[in-house]
Amino acid sequence: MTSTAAGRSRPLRKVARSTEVGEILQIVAEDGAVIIGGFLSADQVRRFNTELDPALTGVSAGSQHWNPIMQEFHGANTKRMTGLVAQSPTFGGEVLDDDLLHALGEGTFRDRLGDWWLSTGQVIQIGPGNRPQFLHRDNENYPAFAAMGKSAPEVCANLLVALTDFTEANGATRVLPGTHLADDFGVRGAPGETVAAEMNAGDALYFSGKVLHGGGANQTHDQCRRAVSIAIQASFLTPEEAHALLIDRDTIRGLPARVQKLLGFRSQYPVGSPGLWTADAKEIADQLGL
Ligand SMILES: O=C(O)CCC(=O)C(=O)O
Ligand SMILES: [Fe+2]
Repeated sequence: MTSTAAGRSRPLRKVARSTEVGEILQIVAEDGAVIIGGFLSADQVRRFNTELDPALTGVSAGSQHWNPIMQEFHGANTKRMTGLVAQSPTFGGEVLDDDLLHALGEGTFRDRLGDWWLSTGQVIQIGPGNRPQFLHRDNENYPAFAAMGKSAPEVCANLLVALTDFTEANGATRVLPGTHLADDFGVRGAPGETVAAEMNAGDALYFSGKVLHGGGANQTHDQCRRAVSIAIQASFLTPEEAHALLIDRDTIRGLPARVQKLLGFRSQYPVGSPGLWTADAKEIADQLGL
């Protein structure tokens, strides 16, 4: 145990998927993160991976971003792939429709902020030799909230599902538990203070947008660590992926209504708002004939 800006670092707690959602969220409130064992079944992991493989083969490792800081963030030997609904019926029809994902989103955002949606559904495959990603907080995507430090509302969270086993050696996500409550968000923490989110394929790490974390170094010569990052957020914030401009109508028509809403094919109702993302001040799904 070492001292950190938030006090003492501590191990990550792990719960079973059947755990009551209030209990799961209580751990996130205390630690900033939790591992959910068996979030996806072995059969779901197998089908999801099989559906992803062809497209992922065609993705090059490394970043296309113009900014060198983002190139480092994305990882020189990391493959990232978005647009997953088009690639994987399992992702659109099962993972995004998962009752526990919805319970986590409702429990995280509903009372204080209202509707929530998908920022990005992103495969992150860290290949051999990839350096550790620098520690960061995901709410830095929205600097106005990051600047509020620990008192910021929880505007975003991430359900990062392991699609291969995650080990310390192959790049398991590093987390600095407790740093969602740090007094000074300017202190980034040292890599040595972090803990590795070691998981079996199908387990998931659910974490606060305010907790310090980053992809781990892949120190193996021959293993790829694959995850799907399901980043969710209050729907008054612009998502990373422009799903509603990218997913075709035939594909979206085949998905459940609550998945359509996560992807921006329904109007959005933040707490206190008369409604956003509308057509003629009315429900966008009606206009679209969904
Ligand atoms: O790949 C990981 O383990 C974490 C990735 C991450 O935190 C991010 O890209 O924001
Ligand atoms: Fe992150």
